[in-house]
Amino acid sequence: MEVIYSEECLKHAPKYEILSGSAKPYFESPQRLTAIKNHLASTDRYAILPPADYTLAPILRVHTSEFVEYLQTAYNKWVEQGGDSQGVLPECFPHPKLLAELGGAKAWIETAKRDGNVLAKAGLYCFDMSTTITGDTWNAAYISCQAALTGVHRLLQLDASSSANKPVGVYALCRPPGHHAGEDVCGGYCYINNVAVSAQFLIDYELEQVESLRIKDVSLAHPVVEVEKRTPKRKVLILDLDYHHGNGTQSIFYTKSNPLYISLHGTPDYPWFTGASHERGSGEGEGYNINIPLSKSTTDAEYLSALHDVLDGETALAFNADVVLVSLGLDTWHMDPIAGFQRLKSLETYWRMGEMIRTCAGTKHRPVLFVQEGGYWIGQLGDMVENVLDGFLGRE
Ligand code: OKP
Ligand code: ZN
Repeated sequence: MEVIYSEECLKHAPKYEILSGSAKPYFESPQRLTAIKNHLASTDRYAILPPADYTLAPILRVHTSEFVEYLQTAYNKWVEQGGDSQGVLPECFPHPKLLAELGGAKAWIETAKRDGNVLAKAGLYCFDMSTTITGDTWNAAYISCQAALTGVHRLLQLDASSSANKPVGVYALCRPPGHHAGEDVCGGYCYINNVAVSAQFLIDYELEQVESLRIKDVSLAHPVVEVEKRTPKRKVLILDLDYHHGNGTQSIFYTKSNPLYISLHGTPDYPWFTGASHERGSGEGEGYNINIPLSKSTTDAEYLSALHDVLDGETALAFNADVVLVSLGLDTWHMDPIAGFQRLKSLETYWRMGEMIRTCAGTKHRPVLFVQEGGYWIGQLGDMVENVLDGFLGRE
């Protein structure tokens, strides 16, 4: 299987985050990526490939340009204003209860956007204290997203040339992760929502249009190529298997009927205020957002049965996706240092997850892009990834 990976993604390396009230070493570390890459490279079954560049255009279909500009410039402004060189962290958020009135809040928000103070912008554009912006963050987040888009491109090419009923899959080894990032907010170690941008990319572009957008080497000039709104090209299922609820992905597509978003996650837990089963989408999007909150004492068997039920459920069957994007978080593991289902203890469960993803919702041939999200128990990340991919390929 092809694995999209770039060393540029290792350069984003904040020293600490605020966790349970104090500064802790940053759990979302570059070692996570190298551990998985080295594990896969130690077998001869994976081709490790660099990302190409599909420009800023697909990113701007999901994120606002003012937010992107903030990510690009925040660190330098922060240092100019006397901030700690470890990077930008907010100190104060616009809590809804403390906004005097809607009109007044709007004026403050406009001021925060326009004037130069990074601390005001940090509170506006970030929702937690785990998502430090360093001098290397923008570049790593951009290339992480380009790795996912390269995965989409390879997936479409492989799918076009493959024989039916052979599983077609690609793995984008992304870092930083993406599923907590909203259209104009970062958080949960996420800056650009790699899966959301990939989903919109699949909806917007035919394969030939993807080819013409592609720039062979990732450039730091980030040229913007305009995309007009197009008729949807594909139906996309996003399956979010990270332990945490993908509040960013949910919010980006909450009013849309494509993609269909399905998330299995531990509750009650971070990010605390989303992920209930009654959050089903709204307007056109009603019924296209499925949350499966699971207790923290969920076992291997219970997890697999919940996954099976939702993948073979009425909504997923009726939706009949053309392509699947998996937000592959591996922090479901019982030993995860910041998350984990306490009784999910069998590595074979990850193999079964992969198998279910291949066989879900009937036998229709569906290409699958696996996109790396969380997972912090570094010693076994490689085994978990390999099991999911082997299960998907039907390899014992
Ligand atoms: C990102 B991803 C919880 C600590 C919270 C941030 C966690 C972000 C998770 N005890 N710190 O979904 O893996
Ligand atoms: Zn997570």
